[in-house]
Amino acid sequence: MTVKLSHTEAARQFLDEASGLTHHAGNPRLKVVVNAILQHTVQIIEIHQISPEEFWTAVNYLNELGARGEAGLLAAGLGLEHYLDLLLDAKDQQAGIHGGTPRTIEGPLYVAGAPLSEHEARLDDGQDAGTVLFMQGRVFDLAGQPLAGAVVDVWHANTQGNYSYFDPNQSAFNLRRRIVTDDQGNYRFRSIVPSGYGCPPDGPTQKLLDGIGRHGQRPAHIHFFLSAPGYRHLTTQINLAGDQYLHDDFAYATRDELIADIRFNDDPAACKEKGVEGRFAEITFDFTLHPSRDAGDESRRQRVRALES
Ligand code: MBD
Ligand code: FE
Repeated sequence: MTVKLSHTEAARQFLDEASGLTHHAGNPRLKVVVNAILQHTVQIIEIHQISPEEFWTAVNYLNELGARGEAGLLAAGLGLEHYLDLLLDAKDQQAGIHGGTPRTIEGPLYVAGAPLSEHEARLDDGQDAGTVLFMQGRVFDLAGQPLAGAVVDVWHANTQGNYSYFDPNQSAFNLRRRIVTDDQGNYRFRSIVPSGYGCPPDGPTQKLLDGIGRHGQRPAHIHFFLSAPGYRHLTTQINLAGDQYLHDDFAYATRDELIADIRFNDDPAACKEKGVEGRFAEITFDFTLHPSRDAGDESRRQRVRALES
């Protein structure tokens, strides 16, 4: 039997050289990771007999992905972002950390620096004639004590499934706010009911999903970062009950504890009391945070994103 080229000592030495391991300059961890990527890549090429045409198709695909700014979308769609959650969950389990509101993926559409307000906010700019949504809830610690002064950083899509900043047709920070909880841990906001998200149909992410026979749809959802001094930062989202993609999310973010009931109300007296014309919707959802174990887990890890790069 012939030995695979990628398993030979000569190949190993060549990839050590190509990843900088034989050079003094550079970042040691980066070298190790690049080396692993090269080793796995040449094995894929060899074992799956990737032709030069297929290889250059892949290179071109990466250029398309970057040109369209969809690398984060593909990471979500291939389940890699959810996989990071599974790793963090396993780490928590090993450390005996359980309970509290589960984490789920951030997704690629967060924007830092949304307007900050006390206790309540209106998220929409009134330009989208969606169903008015009133959402409220409380933030607690594991003992059930309300957390005053917690920051609820919330963002969601409009009725087209589009997010402000990435969608040039929306005003700055539309459907994005940071709300500080009151002394009973309450937050509340008025917004519009979001629609589910679909990958751009002409984009590279959808192209790959088509190729592997998958759709690129997400159920209607609302994203949250929760933070409070002394508590662990939580990245999560709620997924709206009744959505056709609730258990068929292309980004695998739905978790049972994160499904939120949405109550629609057409009662004229209730509408009048709320000051809205026609039906409105209501969601109540509480969050429970873990105590922080070290200063680092109170804030979200720094990463390059819109408006903070
Ligand atoms: C979204 O709104 C989203 O949350 C994710 C994870 C991917 C694409 C669009
Ligand atoms: Fe989203």
